[in-house]
Amino acid sequence: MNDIIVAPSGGALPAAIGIVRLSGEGCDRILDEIFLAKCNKNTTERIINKLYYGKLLGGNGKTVDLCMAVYFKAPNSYTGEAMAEIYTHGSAAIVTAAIESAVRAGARYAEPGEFTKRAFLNGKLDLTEAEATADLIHSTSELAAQTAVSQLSGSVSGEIRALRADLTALLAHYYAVCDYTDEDIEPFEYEKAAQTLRAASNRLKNLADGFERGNAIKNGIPVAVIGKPNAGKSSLFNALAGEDRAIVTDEAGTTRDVIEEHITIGGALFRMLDTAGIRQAGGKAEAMGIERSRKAAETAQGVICVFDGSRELTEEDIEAAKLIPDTLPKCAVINKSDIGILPDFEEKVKKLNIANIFILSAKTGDGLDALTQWLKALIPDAKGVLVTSPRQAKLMRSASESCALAAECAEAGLTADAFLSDAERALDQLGKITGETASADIASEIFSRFCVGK
Ligand SMILES: Nc1nc2c(ncn2[C@@H]2O[C@H](COP(=O)(O)OP(=O)(O)OP(=O)(O)O)[C@@H](O)[C@H]2O)c(=O)[nH]1
Ligand SMILES: [Mg+2]
Repeated sequence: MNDIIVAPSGGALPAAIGIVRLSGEGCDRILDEIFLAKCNKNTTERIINKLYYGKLLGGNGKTVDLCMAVYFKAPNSYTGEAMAEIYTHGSAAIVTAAIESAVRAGARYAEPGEFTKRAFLNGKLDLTEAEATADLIHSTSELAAQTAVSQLSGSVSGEIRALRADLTALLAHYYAVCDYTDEDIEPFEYEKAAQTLRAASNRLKNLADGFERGNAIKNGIPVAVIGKPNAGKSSLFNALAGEDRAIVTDEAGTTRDVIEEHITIGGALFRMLDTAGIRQAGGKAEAMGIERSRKAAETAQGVICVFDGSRELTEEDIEAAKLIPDTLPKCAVINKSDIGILPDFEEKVKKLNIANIFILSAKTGDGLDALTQWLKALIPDAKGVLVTSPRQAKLMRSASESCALAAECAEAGLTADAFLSDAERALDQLGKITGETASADIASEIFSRFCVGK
């Protein structure tokens, strides 16, 4: 039997409400010791899953707070064990007193993620759902939250379970044919097996390929703002961020490093990267900054190239535009419209092979909306099952390869051993995704990333 754990489960204190959570068989006894319901319905009389108003008792039996408490009977709780939650006034002193009272009554402090770990061990959720729980807690955009909720509702585990079932049925059929030669069992057809394995391999590859989209939704879509010095990159970055995050001066070469700011546009998170202006650098630090600008442009999923439209287009502008990889979505911002754009500037920018051109003023914000619309178009498609965990994507990729190898063996009519070992390896890798065959170390590593109280 598990011991009883206790932890604060709410956010930073002070807050409106402080939450203390208990889990483990016998936690109702602890609740009775530290919480006195006003209606006196404690222990045997307690009605499960109902909130009670009452007194929180401190060490000396004195009332520490007037608060609410609820008791969940196993297995109908988050952890699958008996659980209790106390909702106090959100003072750090009260929450600490509640926890200390619980510890005096026999509970121990919970480790990070221990509640969710118990939920996993009790079969309340699998590893993909546990990882989705962590994603959901850390989500900073509506789209990221939606993706995590879909995973928490079993989108990924449903796929993996279905694929595991296909492979298990295939192997069971094979062994049945081998073991019961006298019985009237449908013959094992290698061609059919190869088809199943190919389909599984393709589906897994497809899921793993979606990781890049999923990761952008979870951690932000990286967009680099590049251009020659003084074009107004930092000014545009600040205008998009809605605050003065980057330093702006009329001195060329102000930004020396890549600055990252998370902004939400259209319900999705963007990782905007302000970069050092591109030019033949004078100093060492600036040269390094320019190298980082180059890298930012290469690794982003979209690039905004900023031009100062109030002055002649220069070689440095052309150099900056050349940094954008052909494969990336890109746009040109002709900046400083408030002081007038040179008549032939747009024509010249068109010749740089950038189709989307926005004329705007980073200073006044005029014309910024059209750029925001362009950024919205970069939001990845979140439809269908989306993988956001690098751990899961890696396992999916190797399971896909194992399935492909097994399919090849089956197609080539190689010995059964070769086909079986690859199919079984795939099955094991799929089990690691959901946690059926994951080692205790993997599970512990995942739960250690949680906060205390979850
Ligand atoms: N009039 C006007 N001035 C602008 C606009 N955008 C930027 N500026 C000015 O242009 C100068 C350079 O702006 P920054 O945003 O620092 O330019 P940058 O591209 O980040 O420059 P580096 O960091 O040196 O590469 C500053 O004096 C800004 O005030 C604009 O839309 N209109
Ligand atoms: Mg700058």
